Amino acid sequence: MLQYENCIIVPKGDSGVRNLKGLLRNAFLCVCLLAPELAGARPASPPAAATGTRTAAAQSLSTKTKAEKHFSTWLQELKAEAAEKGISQKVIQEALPDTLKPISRVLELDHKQPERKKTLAEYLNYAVSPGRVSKGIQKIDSCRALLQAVGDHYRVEPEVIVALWGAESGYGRTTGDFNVVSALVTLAYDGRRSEFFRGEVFKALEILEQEHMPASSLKGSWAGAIGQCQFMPSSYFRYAVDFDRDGRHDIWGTRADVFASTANYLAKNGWQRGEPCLRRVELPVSFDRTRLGLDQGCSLQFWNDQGLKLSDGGFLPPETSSDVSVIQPDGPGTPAYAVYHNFRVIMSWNKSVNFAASIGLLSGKLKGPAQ
Ligand SMILES: [Ca+2]
Repeated sequence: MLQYENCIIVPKGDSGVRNLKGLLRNAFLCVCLLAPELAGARPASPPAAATGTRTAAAQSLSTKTKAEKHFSTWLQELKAEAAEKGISQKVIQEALPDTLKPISRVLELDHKQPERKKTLAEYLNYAVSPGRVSKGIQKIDSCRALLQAVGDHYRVEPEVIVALWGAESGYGRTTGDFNVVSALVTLAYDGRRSEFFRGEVFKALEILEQEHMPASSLKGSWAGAIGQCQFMPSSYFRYAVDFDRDGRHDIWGTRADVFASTANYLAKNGWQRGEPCLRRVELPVSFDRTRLGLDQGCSLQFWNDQGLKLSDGGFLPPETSSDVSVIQPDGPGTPAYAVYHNFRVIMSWNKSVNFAASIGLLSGKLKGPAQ
């Protein structure tokens, strides 16, 4: 459930560089990021200031050696803890070999400064593109019976399941090519959210243990999200479902399990079938803009009294949800939306407002023009 817009936001400013361990860790990660320069690749011609460069190179290699030793020690401790948690030696040796090193690409993606936050309009251009809508309608047609069965069981609309499927993996097409354990080890060793990712490493090892799958088959996003619904390993244990009852919770290749796991996630987080995620609204000229925001939940009656109207001029229709907020993500003069309880459920999946809005709008388009 974590990719790009919905990737894990890693806070900065950890204490990782305040002690020797942190220095060694950072040195080793720098070595990984700058591997070609520090790996001893011989330059085409000797530099002019050879003596000074040799001294610098010797220092770099010395730092590298110490840092590698530090990672190696850290990895041994991780393996010991995995064993204490009941992971078999077979899985530990296979998933955490002594040759394992942090993945430079994962570090690069994690350390990359976020781009300017996309406006909702920009986000919707690709998240609810005509291609994604038409593909989603095709998928609903081809999986109708299964989606109906899953939707009825978990009381979640099939269009919402398919919208999440489309957003997370392009309807199962893109699930990530990173070795998940190695990616999570990389992020656990890096000092920014070590505890979180360390916990996810152990959960990933449990998946290997439980599903009897080789470590090389556990592929996912650079942040360790797995399967067609892009669950983190801990979410896999909380929400993955074996809907076809073949003994595997297969969110990688079995659509019944992918759809049911997605629906189960929503159901367990309070999804209300029949309730909208959001509705496009028109704000009256006199609207008090201090009322905007997700933190201002009010009754539908309140918003109707404020003069909010649907695009067709009608009042907001009655719903079960009594906690409705009004947002206008791109500012004055841009589309405004009344957002309901189910919008917040989508935000429990991914805390991005743009993501939640895109799922609400995409699922609406998948229902067809009458919705
Ligand atoms: Ca299954």
